[in-house]
Amino acid sequence: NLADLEAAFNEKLKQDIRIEPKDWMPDAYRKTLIRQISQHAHSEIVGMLPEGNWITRAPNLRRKAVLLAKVQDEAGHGQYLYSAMETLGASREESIDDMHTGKAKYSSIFNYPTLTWADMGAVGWLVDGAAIMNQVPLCRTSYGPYARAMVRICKEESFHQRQGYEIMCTLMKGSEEQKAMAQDALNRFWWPALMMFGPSDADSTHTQQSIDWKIKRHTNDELRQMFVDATVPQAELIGLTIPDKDLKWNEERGHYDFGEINWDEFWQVVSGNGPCNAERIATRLKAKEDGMWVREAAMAHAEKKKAKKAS
Ligand code: FAQ
Repeated sequence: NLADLEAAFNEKLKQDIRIEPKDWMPDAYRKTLIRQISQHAHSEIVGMLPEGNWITRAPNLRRKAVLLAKVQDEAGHGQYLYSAMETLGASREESIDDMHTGKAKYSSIFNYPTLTWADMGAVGWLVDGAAIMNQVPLCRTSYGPYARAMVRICKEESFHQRQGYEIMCTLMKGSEEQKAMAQDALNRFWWPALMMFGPSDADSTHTQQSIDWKIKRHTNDELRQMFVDATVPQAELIGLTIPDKDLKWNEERGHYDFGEINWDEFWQVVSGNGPCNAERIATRLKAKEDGMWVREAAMAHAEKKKAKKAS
């Protein structure tokens, strides 16, 4: 009966045994996972666009090959995550449509433009850096397929973070113009990167329940603090200045104190009014329409093969 199923589910959580697709799980747990995993998948796919913007303009062949590989990795991450979501009984097609209509979210960070080559450095360093901070604990998330997908994704994200930081290091060893370009990219991406971790704990609707279910292993503010602590020394090492006048090492806490995030901007971007929201969705919709004939042809081919096998 239901009480026994619930008790078995809770016992598995308690013992850190993964919940698997065929296991009984509360509806709300399933719904939360579908929400988070699908939004995560949409972020990977939309996240290809800001960097895709620079593939044709990378400064040399090596940079181009690396950037191309990185963007392709993000496509792969999206695919693993959609597959993990499908194991919960959700439809990939519907979920993607929900993103297109604005019903399902994707990470706020991808609604900012990438204006210069240095932005490829800032995105890899900060956006992938923030992604790793959030995703490494997700390797221990309670839902098996999500946790396993995260292992490979995190390995690739650490390469992405290093390639971004390496771009920043190279620029900071360059001309005054290159240094200024790197600083400008940091100025524009720092605060949006901090926003990736989500609302403050006080305003996070899902955190407590997700921690109880061991979906999330840390709160948004805990991860944001870990990111600031790890990133500030990296900026200092190469001569970059974090654009926050309130940033200061707090000896007593053993952490950096940092300024207040512009939450108004965060909610504006999350609700669809960021600088590039409309452009991102329009690009995804066009990709869906342009690729329709390929999917139709593949389906027709599969049907034909099936019919041949049956006859
Ligand atoms: N943007 O109660 P909470 C990547 C929404 S990394 C937009 O705190 P939760 C790699 C949230 O969905 C980026 N919306 O929610 C890459 C909820 O709305 P809902 C993707 C946000 O779920 C790098 C509401 O606010 N990573 O793609 C944001 O407990 C470079 C209340 O928030 C993941 O998705 C935001 N920043 O915590 C790719 C990681 N923050 O759903 C290409 C997995 C919050 O009720 C290039 N996800 N919201 O309508 C998570 O860890 C969590 O879902 C959080 C949010 C931490 C994002």
